[in-house]
Amino acid sequence: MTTVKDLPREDYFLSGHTACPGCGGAMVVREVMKVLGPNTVVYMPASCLLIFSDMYPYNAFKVPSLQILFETSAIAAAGVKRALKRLGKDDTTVVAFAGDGGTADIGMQALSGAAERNEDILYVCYDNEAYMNTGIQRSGTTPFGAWTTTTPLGSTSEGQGKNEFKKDVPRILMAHDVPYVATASLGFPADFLKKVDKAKAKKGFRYLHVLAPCPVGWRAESDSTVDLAKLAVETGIFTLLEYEDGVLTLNREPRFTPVREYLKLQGRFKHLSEGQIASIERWVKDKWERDRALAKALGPKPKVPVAIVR
Ligand SMILES: Cc1ncc(C[n+]2csc(CCOP(=O)(O)OP(=O)(O)O)c2C)c(N)n1
Ligand SMILES: [Mg+2]
Repeated sequence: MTTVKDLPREDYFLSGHTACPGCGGAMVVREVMKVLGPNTVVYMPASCLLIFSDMYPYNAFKVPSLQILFETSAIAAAGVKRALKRLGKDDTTVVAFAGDGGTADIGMQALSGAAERNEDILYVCYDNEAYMNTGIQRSGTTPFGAWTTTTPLGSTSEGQGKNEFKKDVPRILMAHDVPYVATASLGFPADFLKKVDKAKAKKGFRYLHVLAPCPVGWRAESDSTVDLAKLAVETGIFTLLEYEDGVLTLNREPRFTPVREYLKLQGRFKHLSEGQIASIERWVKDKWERDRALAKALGPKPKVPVAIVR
């Protein structure tokens, strides 16, 4: 297992990319690539990542990296994996890195199809909670209350910022009963690396959903990325979980730090009313009740004694 201490020095996602200072997405890709190593092929759809890693004639990946249409990353990666298999190169990891827009919204159909067919790929969603590359538009995973350029303040009769709660993409993937679904946070690197290790070792469809704070879109300081990723977990807003071969585990019991501590560091939430903050607190409480119940229902199964029939 890769621990923080024995992380390889080699990088396969190199410095010299053009991400903004403090970009969570770039950190996610760098860490994942360190574990996946050189025998990897990367697929990515339209996103910040595509722009900051792969603008001709420069390329920040030390492995083959390919670009594909926004909505098709999961099936494109699956096609390459099948082709590699045919060529006898089954040991090559094929990974798709996509943003939350490319995953939760526009890429969902391809993602669902690839998961249902249990295609042998790793799919990593770096979730910066909006369409950042095109100027901070809301996505399905943008949280309730957040300002974005398409959920502006005071422009609707319904309220301020986004009116809907975050879409639970890991739960959608769990419903496909794939071999591995996990969430991770840049604030908990040991847990994150363990999950990349597991995902790399498994066969079949594997999904990692990693929270990737975006200082520009979240209107936060560029040195707050890791603190935000930690606080998202400790407030209970982002759950660290793992669904492995049908068993769901909640990996960390949060401290339940008041959600205000997380919200106040981000300009995208600075307009929130007391009522909106109370709604977020209630949402966190309900989510934990539901996830605990789900983990109980999908916990390790007791061994059933096998009756010997003569
Ligand atoms: C079919 C299609 N629609 C829209 C776009 C424009 N577009 C390019 S990147 C992007 C935003 C991607 O958002 P996300 O997947 O969350 O990744 P991020 O930019 O946040 O890293 C959009 C809307 C496109 N390239 N193709
Ligand atoms: Mg995004």
